[in-house]
Amino acid sequence: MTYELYYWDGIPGRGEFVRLALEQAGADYADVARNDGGMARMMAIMKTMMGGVTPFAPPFLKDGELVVSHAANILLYLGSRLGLAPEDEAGRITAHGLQLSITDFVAEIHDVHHPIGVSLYYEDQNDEARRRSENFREERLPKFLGYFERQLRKNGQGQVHALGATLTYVDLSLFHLIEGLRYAFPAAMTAVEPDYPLLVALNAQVRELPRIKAYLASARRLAFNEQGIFRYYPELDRR
Ligand SMILES: N[C@@H](CCC(=O)N[C@@H](CS)C(=O)NCC(=O)O)C(=O)O
Repeated sequence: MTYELYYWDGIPGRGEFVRLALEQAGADYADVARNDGGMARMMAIMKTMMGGVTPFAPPFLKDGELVVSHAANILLYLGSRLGLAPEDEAGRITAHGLQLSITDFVAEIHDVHHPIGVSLYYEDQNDEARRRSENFREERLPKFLGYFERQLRKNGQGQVHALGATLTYVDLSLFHLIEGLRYAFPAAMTAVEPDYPLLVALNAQVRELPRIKAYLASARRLAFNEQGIFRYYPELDRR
């Protein structure tokens, strides 16, 4: 059965965390909204009761009749099916906890450029965004990156992994976090990266995985831009 991923076309966004897992597993999937008529199908599902619920927002995954919403929840569902999660229940729940911390971090990264309102233009909340970016760079960025770096160090099993001795979807998501932060905050990241050698090493390791490497070079991989979560506004980066 082909997995159907539903996410806005044109931005990597939160859909990318799911795409990376599907790509690394070599899974059969359709990126529905990027195909002809796909946006209409996505909007129709968001208006329809399926399997007892209607998803609040993309990304969501359809596997047969089951609709799974929220990036972290989708990864919890796919992780064991794709061989990208710990085998024991305790490990799977721990991986889910780490992924939920990534979810929290992603929301804060988004709120740097939209601190007042999701539906307002960036230009209409620019002063607040500048103020928010200072706090983000000084406090939240090091707090989250330090947390994930300590997790990689504590796990410490040969190759760099968030959990156990093998690759999980959490490693793929941490790869993408570093990619996005480098795009959005190039000066700040250049300054702080020496403090996070394991996150940097994990990023380099994931980039070289043959399937991820092929995916990154393909047209399936969308470039970061100023419509998504990770946006580059020079005035919000370190000066
Ligand atoms: N907790 C959800 C958040 C989903 C979400 O915020 N999706 C965004 C796009 S990345 C959206 O379409 N939001 C519409 C809205 O909040 O009204 C997840 O992690 O997947």
